[in-house]
Amino acid sequence: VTHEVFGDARSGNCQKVKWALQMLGLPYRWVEVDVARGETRSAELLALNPAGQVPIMRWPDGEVLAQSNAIVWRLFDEADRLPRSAAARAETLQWMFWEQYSHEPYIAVRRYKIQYLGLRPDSLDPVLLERGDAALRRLEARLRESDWLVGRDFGVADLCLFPYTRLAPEGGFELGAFPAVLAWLDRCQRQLFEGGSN
Ligand SMILES: N[C@@H](CCC(=O)N[C@@H](CS)C(=O)NCC(=O)O)C(=O)O
Repeated sequence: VTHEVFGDARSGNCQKVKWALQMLGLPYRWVEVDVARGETRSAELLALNPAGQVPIMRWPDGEVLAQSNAIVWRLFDEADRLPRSAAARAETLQWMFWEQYSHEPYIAVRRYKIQYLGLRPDSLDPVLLERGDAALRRLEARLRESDWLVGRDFGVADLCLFPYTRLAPEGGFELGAFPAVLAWLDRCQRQLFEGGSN
């Protein structure tokens, strides 16, 4: 029995979970769920997550959890890899909640409309671009003063902000204006895909 992830490989929320498992060296089984074809609404998936969304994680003991950031948090908690101090843990949560309310709803949603729904960028609500750019400016400001979002090492906050920031160009966001974000994406990439020499 192993960790079981129900996820769509193209979804940044699902990629957070995959990369967390890989980073922690946990074996897992990936069950591909095609969001665009409505597969999150099957009876089996709705029984696991009534919200009808992926990612969903089933732990080896059978327990089930939804919400990417909650899943990632628990994985790092169990591996004893969360920041030590209450202040740094709260700062990490601050970035994770910000990601879900002020970053993902604009950057990921604009990408979804363009890439999955095939909508023309100029037909989209301009608020998506404005607020997505505002999120990128906030990241840029933070990453000009620090290599990582919280503390002195790659951490859970970086892991949760990485996927949709990296995918932002697919949503029509121009990252050239955000050099500190681009440099941070490179550093994250080295941590996640090359096992950590920064
Ligand atoms: N806040 C949730 C968002 C999950 C979410 O939006 N999942 C999308 C794929 S990225 C989904 O399953 N959508 C299917 C639907 O809503 O029907 C998380 O972070 O896990």
